[in-house]
Amino acid sequence: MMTMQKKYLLTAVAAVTFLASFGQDKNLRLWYKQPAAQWEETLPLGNGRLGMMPDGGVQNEKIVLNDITLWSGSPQDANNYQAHLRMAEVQKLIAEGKNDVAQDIINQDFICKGAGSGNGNGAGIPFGSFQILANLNLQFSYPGTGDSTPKVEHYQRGLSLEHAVASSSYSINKVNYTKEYFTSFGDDVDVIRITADKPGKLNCKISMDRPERFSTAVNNSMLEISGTLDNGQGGNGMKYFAAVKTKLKGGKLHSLPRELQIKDATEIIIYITAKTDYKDPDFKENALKTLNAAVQKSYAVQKQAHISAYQKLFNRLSINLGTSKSQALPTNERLVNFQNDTHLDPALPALFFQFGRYLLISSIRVGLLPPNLQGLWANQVQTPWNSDYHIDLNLQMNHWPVEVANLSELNLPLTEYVKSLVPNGERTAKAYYNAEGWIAHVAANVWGFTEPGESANWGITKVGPGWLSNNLWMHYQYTGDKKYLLDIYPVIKGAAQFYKSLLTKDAKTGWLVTSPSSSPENAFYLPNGKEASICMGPTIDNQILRELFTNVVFASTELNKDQPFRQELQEILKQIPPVAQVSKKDGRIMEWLEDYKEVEPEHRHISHLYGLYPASLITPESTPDLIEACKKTLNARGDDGTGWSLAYKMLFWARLHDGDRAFKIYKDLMRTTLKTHINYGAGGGVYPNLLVAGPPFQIDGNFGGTAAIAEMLIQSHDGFIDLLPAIPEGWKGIGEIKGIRAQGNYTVNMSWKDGKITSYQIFSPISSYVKVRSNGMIQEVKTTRL
Ligand code: FUC
Repeated sequence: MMTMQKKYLLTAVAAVTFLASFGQDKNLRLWYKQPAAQWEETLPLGNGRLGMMPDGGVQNEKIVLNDITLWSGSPQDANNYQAHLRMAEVQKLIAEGKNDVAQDIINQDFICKGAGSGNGNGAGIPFGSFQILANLNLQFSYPGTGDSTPKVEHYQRGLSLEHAVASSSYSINKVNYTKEYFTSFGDDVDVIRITADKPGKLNCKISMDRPERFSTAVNNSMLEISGTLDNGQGGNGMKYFAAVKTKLKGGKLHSLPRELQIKDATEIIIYITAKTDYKDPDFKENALKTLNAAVQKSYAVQKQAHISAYQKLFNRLSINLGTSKSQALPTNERLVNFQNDTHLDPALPALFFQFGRYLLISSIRVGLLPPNLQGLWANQVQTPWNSDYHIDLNLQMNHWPVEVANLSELNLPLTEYVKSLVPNGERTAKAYYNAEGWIAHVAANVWGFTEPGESANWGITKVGPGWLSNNLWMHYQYTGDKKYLLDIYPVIKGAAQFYKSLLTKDAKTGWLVTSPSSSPENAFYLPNGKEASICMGPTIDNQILRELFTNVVFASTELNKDQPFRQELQEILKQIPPVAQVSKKDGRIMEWLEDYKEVEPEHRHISHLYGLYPASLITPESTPDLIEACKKTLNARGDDGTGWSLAYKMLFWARLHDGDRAFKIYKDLMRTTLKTHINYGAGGGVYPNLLVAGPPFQIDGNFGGTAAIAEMLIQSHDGFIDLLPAIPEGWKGIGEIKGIRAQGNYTVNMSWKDGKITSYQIFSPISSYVKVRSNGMIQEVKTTRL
């Protein structure tokens, strides 16, 4: 054992040089030879609170600004407190197979009061919508070009993932212009520096606007925008404020009534501050304080502080899957090449993976909100699905890469968010189901909306509390942090209490199952030919119950709490359905308790494989009998789908140890599109900026895809660390990853050649032994102390 360890150590050192020579740094860049023609081509910057997307325009540059807290709408009580009175009737109808009749009642009485999420158009109703903060407009004129379009040479635009800095550069009339943009992690402002390499060549007007509800003014050479959003209840909602100050080298600043005008400067630094009154009544003063402090600093110091703060997180992990000729190409061309010569560009998935980590760091700040459907980036006042917190999959997927990608603390805003849902969630549990504990249904927002959605066929899905508890549990699994376990215990216990209250006995099998419920967003045919979604005991509920109750039993033992409740859960665990039922008709995992025929066989949700991922109820080792059924299920659903659905399918195939199939789907995820319509079927892909297109832009596909790449390289959910469990052919040649995480608080470095691990090292806070599968062999391996 000792000799083996030594060998690993030696090769790990050698690997450092190997990494540098592979030029991973050069791979950490997105770049283009032209400005962005539409928002989906712009490059996202963010510091977990502020977002900024510059289009790199030469004459007119539009820079979309965001603040993660900016929501229209307001708190409301949309609970129907009478609903529970019909609970017994609904349960009875479902038990009798009259799901369609039960569904009619649910549509009438078990939905929220009012307009709910407005079918994804909630900007003007209480539910609200995450919104664009403002556009910053820069209008340049270039000396000697008159009114005509200047001849632009050597144009380049890029985003460095190594530094979290975007840039663009070009030459006009032999003057070289350079722009650098970052959302400062150090000073909490947006910073843009524009330079000309010849004196006095910068002329620019700066203005701000947004599609509605704003006013602008210039005060003391500072451009301001402010307004109040619609609270959706006939009154004023959230207030926001943003301001711009400039610092010049050379030239002159003129204040116009609604814009700043700069003439003949050599360098312009633009600072942008923004705040909303979300949990901050002094938002305007605080925004100005931040701005004034930032303006005092030198650009070089500021940029360095930004980079250092960012790199503290980003540099925890490096990945190299090999190099390629395509690597030298602009990102949009590289994406096109990838569809033709996939095996030639293993560096693209590595870039996509690191871009996912970059996006996590950029859209999550400890102490603030978790990333919404678009992270923190939006260019509209009515964003798709209100850019809300969908908790029948999307919010959960947003957090799947966080632990494995060594960004563990970025899970904490989700924990706080889930806690914030509990008070209204308890009211909703009582109102609709006379249940203990808490429930939040499908669409949630920053205002504590936990009520069912506005339609039965999707709105009463029950997976939220249990599925979110899985995310919280993962943070514990990866860190072993007992204080955190104590902190989340009331939340996961409340979730278990809710499901416990909802159980009824299925007369046919004697199993305890949830009722009424549904399998996320899917529908089936009843024997009478009618369509329904409402059912009892959908497979995902059964799997969630099994996982959640087991975890709560574990936690209550570990924390020495609630012994009677623990025993109740243990008793229930003996009476719930098995992990999955396999259809006698077609050998697939059944999505429902009954072997119904689904309305849409290729439906994007694959909820009945929850046990395969993110849960670990189904694994090749522990449930070999279910593996074939999982494969049949996925084959029947088909490989195509919306962006997030592609990512989820990659994850499933990775868990089934089929790296080539996962990679095939990854290739589809990398199809470039510029489409923005709302898609529910096949055809997901990426925009040229590598943000995932459902379409429209939805960040869950980025985060799901990032998690999937990790899952192809390492797994640790089944009692041992599995190295390269699902590596596709094209990545086998030579590769290395350092700083990836495994459950049990381990950090892993590994290198491989021709698909075989050549060296690895496992780090842990205290040296211990851990089971590792490497090159097909499971061994107990001594860890290295961190
Ligand atoms: C659910 C998904 C859709 C989309 C939306 C935000 O409705 O089924 O595909 O992701 O959430």
